[in-house]
Amino acid sequence: MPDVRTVATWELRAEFARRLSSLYGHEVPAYNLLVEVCHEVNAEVLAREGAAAERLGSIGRVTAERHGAIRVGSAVELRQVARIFGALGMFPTGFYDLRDAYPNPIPVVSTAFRPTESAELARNPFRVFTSLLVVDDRRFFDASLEKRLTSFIGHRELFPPELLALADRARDGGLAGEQAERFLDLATGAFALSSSPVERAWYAELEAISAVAADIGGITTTHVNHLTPRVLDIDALYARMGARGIAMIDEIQGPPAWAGPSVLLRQTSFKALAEQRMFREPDGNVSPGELRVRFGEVEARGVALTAAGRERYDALTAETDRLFAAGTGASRQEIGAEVWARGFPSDEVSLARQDLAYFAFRVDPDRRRDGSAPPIDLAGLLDGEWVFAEPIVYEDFLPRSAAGIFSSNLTGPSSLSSTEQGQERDVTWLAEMLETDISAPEELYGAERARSLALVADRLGISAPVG
Ligand code: OOG
Ligand code: NI
Repeated sequence: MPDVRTVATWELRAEFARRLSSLYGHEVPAYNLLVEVCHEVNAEVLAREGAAAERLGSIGRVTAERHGAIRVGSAVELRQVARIFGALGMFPTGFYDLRDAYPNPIPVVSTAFRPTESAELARNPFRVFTSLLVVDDRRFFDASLEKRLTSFIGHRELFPPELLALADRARDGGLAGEQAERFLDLATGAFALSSSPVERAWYAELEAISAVAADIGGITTTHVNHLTPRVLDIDALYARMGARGIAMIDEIQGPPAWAGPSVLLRQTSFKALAEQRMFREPDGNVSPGELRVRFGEVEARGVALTAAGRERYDALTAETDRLFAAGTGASRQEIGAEVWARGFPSDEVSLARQDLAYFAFRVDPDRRRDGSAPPIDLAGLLDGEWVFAEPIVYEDFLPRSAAGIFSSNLTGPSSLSSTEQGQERDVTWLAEMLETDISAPEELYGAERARSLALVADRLGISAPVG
């Protein structure tokens, strides 16, 4: 009998992630090697550390976990992306402005489409970092180029109407059987590398300003830029990829390797590989050539930081930069490890007590009841071991690391006018373009913590809210 059951949103999302992974592995074989080495390293960490290895997510979640990156050129295209990802239970979260990225400004603002509820993240956390070209930023594009870019982008169709209609239907009533299949086929196909020829002169004109601008506005299609698996020991992964002959970028972005808890996000990548593409010359001749835009990134995730924790992170990063620039001969990672050992709590409970990171608190069911009343403050509950703290995983991105990943993979720096002003862009503007709200990551983490505290209060019969 044909399967006519409505496919759950998370199943569509998980299947989309699997199909994209198989597509990307087909297109960029080095990605398959990266995934293979991730599996090797994850199995070793699991064997070595047991349950501790799953503290930041079950091995099932981590093994399936991917993030992709895509880039679009207009609000119309961005809204179409939102319809497709909305059908997969992925919603815009966070705002990133990469135009002031150092050393390479990138003419985009970005958000990430991802599941926002913890149960959905646990089922499948697939997320896509999505960038929108800022065509009217005069530091990059003069009035003539803006006009031509807008027109070029306005005339292309990235997503077939049938795909968008199926996406809307998925959100309205769900998709079953063949329709679900068709939706997944079309959605995956929309992000495949196109074989249609690239107009050489147009692409080159944009590339002279920014390779990312050319990748977005220089072609009539879109594609996954990278697809990133999650690894439990990124330092081991980095070393092993190098040993397997893959050229990695110079360093791991984000916090250093250090003895304390994993926080936020650490990322690295192998350099963009030459891919064969067809080019149309100004005389109409079509011939093969190559482009280097797609790369292979990998990430390790840690606990999400509160605003205070994030300030501490920024201060430690600035201190690491300062000492590294002073040139003592030590590597950035070595300096970072020392700076962190001096300036950051070395265990989770201290992070929780100092409110530097987000945790979900659970009542310890085994705590021996000695007749005493539980304290009503969080520190007391933690000290008395009434509750334990489970780290809330950081599900988002880091603008500085994103800039580092972008720029390690660019062939040349962006050329930027220093006399022009950039357009103001913020999360409100992007939400207006999207015609939908953009979730603030801190609010999602904060709400999860608050829910856990309400449950603790309830279970312990504490009337006053804790925390
Ligand atoms: C996105 C770069 C940012 C990350 O993981 O920080 C990113 C892009 O290259 O389009 O994916
Ligand atoms: Ni990425």
